[in-house]
Amino acid sequence: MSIDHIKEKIFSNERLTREDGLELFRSNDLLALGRMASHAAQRKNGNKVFFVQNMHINPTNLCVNRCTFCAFSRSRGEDGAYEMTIDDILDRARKAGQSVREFHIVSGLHPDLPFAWYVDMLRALKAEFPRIHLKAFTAVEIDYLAKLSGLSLTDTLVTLREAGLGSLPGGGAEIFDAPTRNTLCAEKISGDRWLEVMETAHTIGLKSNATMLYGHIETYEHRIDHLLRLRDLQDRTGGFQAFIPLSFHSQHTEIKKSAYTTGFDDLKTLAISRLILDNFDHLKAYWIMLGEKIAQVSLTFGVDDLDGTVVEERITRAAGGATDGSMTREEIVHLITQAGRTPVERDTVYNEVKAW
Ligand code: V47
Repeated sequence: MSIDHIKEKIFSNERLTREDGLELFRSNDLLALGRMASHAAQRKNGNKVFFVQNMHINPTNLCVNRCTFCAFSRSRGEDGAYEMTIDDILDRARKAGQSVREFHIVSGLHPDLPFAWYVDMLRALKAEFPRIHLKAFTAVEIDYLAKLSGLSLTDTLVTLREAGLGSLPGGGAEIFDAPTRNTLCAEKISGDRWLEVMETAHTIGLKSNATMLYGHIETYEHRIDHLLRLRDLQDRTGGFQAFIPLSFHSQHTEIKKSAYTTGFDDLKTLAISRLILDNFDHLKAYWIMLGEKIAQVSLTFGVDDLDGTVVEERITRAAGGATDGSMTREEIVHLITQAGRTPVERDTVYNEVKAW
């Protein structure tokens, strides 16, 4: 089926519908998709491709939930379970070089630490690293912390912000469709609640990202509906910075899949996300999950952001991620310039730090 009529919409800057999105998923004209998505991306960011020098810190894998797609979580006493003290976290943070600008901090839902521990952790990091942005706690963790604190969502977020929280990462969105979400992660907050947490964060001026986990048991309809719900919220708040599709890794999870997502599906999903999410400024290829080569090729499929240097991420690694978990700034710049694009080092909120 031809997608020419959708091409016309893109070139005249017209919003795509649910049906358009589905048609794009059913099409195999990958190069046409790439041209459309590149056009949409260039309109927003020109030739620039952003990245940040960051470090991931995952303070614990103890988690009260058991999501079937997750290979990271453990119960206390289980093989591989770990938890870091605030001193351990500070030690790890000290390994970040002078040029790291962001700590990306996410964990499991720890069974018994009090709310004050999280506030103390942020304060301790901020006291020692005042110039490093703390992008911490997915919407799932924020909901959990609100329950622990007994405060409203707004007051929980305000307290965390006062302690040093700078913005929220986009994890935990998985797929919003309720029956699918129930099969994947019955104990996790609903899609509605995830969106409510983000709306509350945006309302008090905290920026966030958004993700979608794809390539497990969901359908194309679920993917498009997920994107449309994000687009609706963004119309109201404008608080999302980047969208990051996360390709499912099945190793050591309860979801049996013989293969990972394909390169074709990864590129299609990125390009279609760029086209549907016309009100998101940035589309990020998370190279840790996609591999460096597909992440680089995705720069001609609507992507304008390669995340960052990362350093020792554990969630993808636990599920069979193939990269070694860290790239230097020079390696990222090389990937971008080899694709004919302009590398721009940024901070978490997209202030430009250095352009090549
Ligand atoms: O919340 C868990 C997902 C997320 C698996 O905001 C899995 O800048 C694939 O959210 N296979 C964590 N995915 C990663 C994340 C993220 C990454 C990079 C940048 C940003 C950002 C956010 O990874 C989890 C969950 O949705 N996940 N298990 C798995 N087996």
